[in-house]
Amino acid sequence: MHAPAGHPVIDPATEEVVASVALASVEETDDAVARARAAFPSWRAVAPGERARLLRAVAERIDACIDELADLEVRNAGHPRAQARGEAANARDVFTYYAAAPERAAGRQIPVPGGWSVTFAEPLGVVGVIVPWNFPMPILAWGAAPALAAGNTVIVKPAELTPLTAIRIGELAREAGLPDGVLQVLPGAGPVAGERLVRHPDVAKIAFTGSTAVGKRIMAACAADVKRVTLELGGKSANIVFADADLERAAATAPYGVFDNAGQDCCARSRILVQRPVFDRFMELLEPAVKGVAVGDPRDPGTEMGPLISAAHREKVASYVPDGAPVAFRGTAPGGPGFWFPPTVLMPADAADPAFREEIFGPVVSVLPFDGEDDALRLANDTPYGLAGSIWTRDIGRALRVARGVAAGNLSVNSHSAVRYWTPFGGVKQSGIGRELGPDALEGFSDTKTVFLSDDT
Ligand code: TXE
Repeated sequence: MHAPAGHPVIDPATEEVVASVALASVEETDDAVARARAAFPSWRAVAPGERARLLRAVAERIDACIDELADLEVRNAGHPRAQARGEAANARDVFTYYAAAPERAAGRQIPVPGGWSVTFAEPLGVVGVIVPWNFPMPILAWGAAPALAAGNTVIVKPAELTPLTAIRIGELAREAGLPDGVLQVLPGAGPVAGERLVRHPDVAKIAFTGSTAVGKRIMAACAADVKRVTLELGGKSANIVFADADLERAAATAPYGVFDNAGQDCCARSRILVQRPVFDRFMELLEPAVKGVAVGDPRDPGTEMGPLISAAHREKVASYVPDGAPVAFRGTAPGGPGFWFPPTVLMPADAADPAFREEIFGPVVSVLPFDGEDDALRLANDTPYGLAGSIWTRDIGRALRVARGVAAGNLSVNSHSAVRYWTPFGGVKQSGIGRELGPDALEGFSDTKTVFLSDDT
């Protein structure tokens, strides 16, 4: 790790400074864009097989350093070790998956009179990937790998709080043989380096993951130049439990659905809706599951939930649980240094409670009863967000009806997992625009060109 002196990076489990990283100025951002622009013509011309080989080499370097990357993320983001290792593995798999894309790219030949119409995808140019602090390695890869595969050059701006694994992956990409300027990692402040990337006339596209407020601002700024933009923003996803569900399993897995990554997950199922006849029974089953979540030192192999990312973020999360809040029950959290917050279950009196409406991005879940399918859908959709959700029922017809009815990009039935690198991921409503992962992500990093060749040529 060769991070120059500058902005302190804090271990959220100990509050110790683990590194110091220089934040890019506007001028340094402009330099990075100039390098990326200069690298673009030769990168787009690299033969598909060679581009594939280079992306596979990046994946291999990540794989060779998977434990080092996991250890860095444990220290920088406070993620439990096994989770951090899974995140590094995800970044590797995403690079491997998109390495196959250049060799499989195909255009179309659509019949037209008087000649030939040939349609194919072209790269956009320089792409800015703006990454948040909650899943630094996966989200870097979700943006950079398909963008590179499609022939773009990429500048990744990691979050101020979590730049370390991004810096290391940038080094690994160079070691893998990616030419100069093709993939740059530019640590910087959002309002400085981030804002400059968004407004720079030579940046063709921004792929942003972060808050809805900043996403709106970025989309408005991109509109000035009709710059391409994809947004993956917040969520307030519902976990809907019907009376006919396997209640034991629904309750046992509900903590994983919301407290994973200490709730700092845009897909967190932070509203649990339970059909009224089984509400009390569900709460009885949920209580031991929540109290059993192992919260503590992310280096301990038994730990399931680590600290929150920062003191400021813990304050924000705590503001949703003021004195007198309708706490049903809570898990435990260590005292002492570290930004700890216990898993917390609220039973608000109604859906107007801010804890039920706003993205908390912490280990706080609200539980509310509902009366029937229509009521469940009304509550689930009563939010500006639309990212994810879960449906628990043994009735396949109901599962399909409700899956159709919930306005969200990713839903799971009798499960909380819907994110896989080879299937599309993204939100509707104010949760975002565009799709990451799977074949769809490539479309977001290219434009279609149609060329007509006259028979008289
Ligand atoms: O996000 P920001 P923050 C939500 C979550 C969280 C809240 C605030 O609710 O509590 O957002 O988190 C860069 N131009 N999510 O403040 O500010 C910034 O440097 C260009 C949900 O950390 O949106 C960082 O790299 N870039 C979310 C990235 O944007 C700018 C994940 C995200 O930071 C910028 C994170 C600007 N003007 C937070 N301002 C999810 N979808 O999972 C900031 N940035």
